[in-house]
Amino acid sequence: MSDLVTAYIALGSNLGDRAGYLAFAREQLGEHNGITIKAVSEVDETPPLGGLEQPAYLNQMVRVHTGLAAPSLLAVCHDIERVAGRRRSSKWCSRTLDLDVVMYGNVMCDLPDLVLPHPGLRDRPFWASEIARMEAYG
Ligand code: A4P
Ligand code: MG
Repeated sequence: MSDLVTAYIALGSNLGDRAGYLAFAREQLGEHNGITIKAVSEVDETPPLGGLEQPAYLNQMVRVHTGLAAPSLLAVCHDIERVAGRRRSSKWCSRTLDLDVVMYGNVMCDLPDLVLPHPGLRDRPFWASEIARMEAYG
């Protein structure tokens, strides 16, 4: 099992049944054959970043073990967003469900479709504190 990688996936929702969408994401990740959820942070309500006028977000961090390659893990995240009715109208617009791969092991990359660690880690204090609180519980 040494080929399993620890990854962190950030969940976000600011439209509709926000808590329900986060629960849906956790359920879908947990049911995937190649993904095991190891820990989840508390849910935080956070003011919208990005300067657009939009509703507050619910954010939550999930730690997983996965045998999937990073692009495949991101593809699973996009599939879950799609099923949750996510519409990509413009960058940083309101969304029913957003799943970002924040970290994938120690991998660092800057590809057109995949940047690791996620650049948002630099300016989203709630992501760092969700990870820290989760780690404190092991
Ligand atoms: N992409 C590249 N690297 C990654 C990665 N590590 N994880 C690409 C996920 N996606 C990654 O994403 C745009 C493109 O980023 C994808 O094609 C993917 O291949 P998207 O989900 O289609 O669009 P987006 O979510 O609008 O853009 P982005 O850049 O992911 O925005 P963020 O960082 O998700 O920001 N305020 C609060 N309080 N809480 C939030 O969660 N989120 C956003 C969106 C804005 N304001 C927020 C929050
Ligand atoms: Mg995103």
